[in-house]
Amino acid sequence: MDLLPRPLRYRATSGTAVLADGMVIAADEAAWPVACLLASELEASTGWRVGRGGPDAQSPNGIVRLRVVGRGQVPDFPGPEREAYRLSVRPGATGSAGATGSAGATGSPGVIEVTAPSLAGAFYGTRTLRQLLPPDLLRSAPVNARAEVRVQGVEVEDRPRFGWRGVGLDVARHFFPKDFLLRLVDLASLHKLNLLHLHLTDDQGWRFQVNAYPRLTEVGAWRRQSPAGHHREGRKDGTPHGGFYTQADLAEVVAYARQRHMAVLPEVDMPGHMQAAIASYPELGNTGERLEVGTDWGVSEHVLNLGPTAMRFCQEVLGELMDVFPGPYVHVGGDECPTAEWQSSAEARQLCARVGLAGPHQLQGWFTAQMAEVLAANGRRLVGWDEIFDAGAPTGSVIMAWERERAWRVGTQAAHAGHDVVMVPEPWCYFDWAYAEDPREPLAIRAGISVEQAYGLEPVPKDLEAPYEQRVLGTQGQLWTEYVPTPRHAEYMYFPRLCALAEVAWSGREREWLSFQSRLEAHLARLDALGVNYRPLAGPTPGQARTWGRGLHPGLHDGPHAPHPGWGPGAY
Ligand code: TNX
Repeated sequence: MDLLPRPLRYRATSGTAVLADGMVIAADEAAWPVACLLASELEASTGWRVGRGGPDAQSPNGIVRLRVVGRGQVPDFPGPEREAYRLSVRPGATGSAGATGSAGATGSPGVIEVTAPSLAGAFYGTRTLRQLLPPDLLRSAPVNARAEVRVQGVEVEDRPRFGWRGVGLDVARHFFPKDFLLRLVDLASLHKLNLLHLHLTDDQGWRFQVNAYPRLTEVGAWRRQSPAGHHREGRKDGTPHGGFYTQADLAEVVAYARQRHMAVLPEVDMPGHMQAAIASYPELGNTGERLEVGTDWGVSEHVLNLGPTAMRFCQEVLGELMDVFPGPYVHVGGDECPTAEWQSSAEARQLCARVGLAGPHQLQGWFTAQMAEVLAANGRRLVGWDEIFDAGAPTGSVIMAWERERAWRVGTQAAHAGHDVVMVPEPWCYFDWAYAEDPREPLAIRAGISVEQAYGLEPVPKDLEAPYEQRVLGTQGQLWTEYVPTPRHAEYMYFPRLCALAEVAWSGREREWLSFQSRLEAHLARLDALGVNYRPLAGPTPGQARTWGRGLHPGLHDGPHAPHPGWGPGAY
């Protein structure tokens, strides 16, 4: 049956149900939005007329019945139980199975039924159903004239392991057009991921239109050039790059994602990774120096000053961000913030004295607390990278544990300290790393995370005692885009590693690589139908492979990562 991610339980039954031209999706009012979505998807891919009917509708041409048994609503971050569903494909009366042509001739097409406690669950039932249909039916238009489709009988009972199943995209290092965000929502939600994390700002580009600060996108969205090859080569491409999303663009992405039961988590990275903002408004910096939007990768020394103007700026930016992104969480970054500029700034030292800090090294913690207050006043929770934990994270904030030397320790300690954590340890979740230490692989920041390695992630830290496990909200696949300039390249880096991550996040703790691998092979036909530029399991195609920089692969100079204590044979 090759379902991916693997459902909690399923059992193939005998016989088939039939769907044909004129089929009907029967739904109660609570399930109506999912019914309409499925109907339009099936209409596009089959060319059939697909009716929408009330809960008791019948059709001789096949029925998909959707039932929301709890209160139907669209929560922003649905929890696991809420996302559960049952899917049952039951054949019609004996005699119908042998019929040819329209199922209508037999009068007994069987029934496909999805039952769920929420609309989100009903949606996931329909994602599973789409995987039970021929891969062709994932296309945007019919390529085979089909009189009918037979669906193998099955009983599926399913719910996710984790409530936070994310895909992260850095749209700051390279700008990705809005269309790609919508496509990513389609692809990710087919894999039952429920969160799109957008890294909207960084040293090299500001992508979020802010009405109160128009220069952020007039100036900050554009850089003069980018590194050519690996940044350690020191070459530049001499080519301007940039782009930004209007608030309407992002509102559209949020609404589109919501229809597919994905929340969008916006990130404005502060107080480091702020050079594009400082280039737009020099008064936000520490030195008064006129900076340009970053043209190199790495960690910029230029960070936000934390005086009243800058603090008002942050507050107003977050205010506009919250208007566009209605979800309960807002990510304020907090990673990689060098303190050198604060150390040599008289104003930063005065600020420390005024608010009672021992020195500029405590400013990051103070800043994060201020941001948490702004968010809390609007009923939102702060999410930050794991550096905010070591700086003393505000109560109630969510820690995203990423850094390879730190992630497992911080994940464990943060859970002990009462924080919710999302585990995104680099050597499993950083899909900007090459698939392998292989010169055929396209240039990447470093090597290497194979699909099997990504599949081997166990998000709950080994040392975390059972009572704290619920603090681990989940995990996500991260795509940083220093070396990922196009949507096609992004697809290559995501797929099929994101398929593995989806199973880690959705399916139970027990994992079987061989089972996954064989389901993945079948699943690739679905990705083919969707036109995804995935990396074949055997390695890149000639069109995907590249040899960079005088026969060397500069991205691989760091070598493979050392095995981490959190991972090893038997970890899954
Ligand atoms: C670290 S993850 C970063 C990013 C880079 C990434 C490259 C994180 C919080 N900071 O700024 O893009 O590594 O892998």
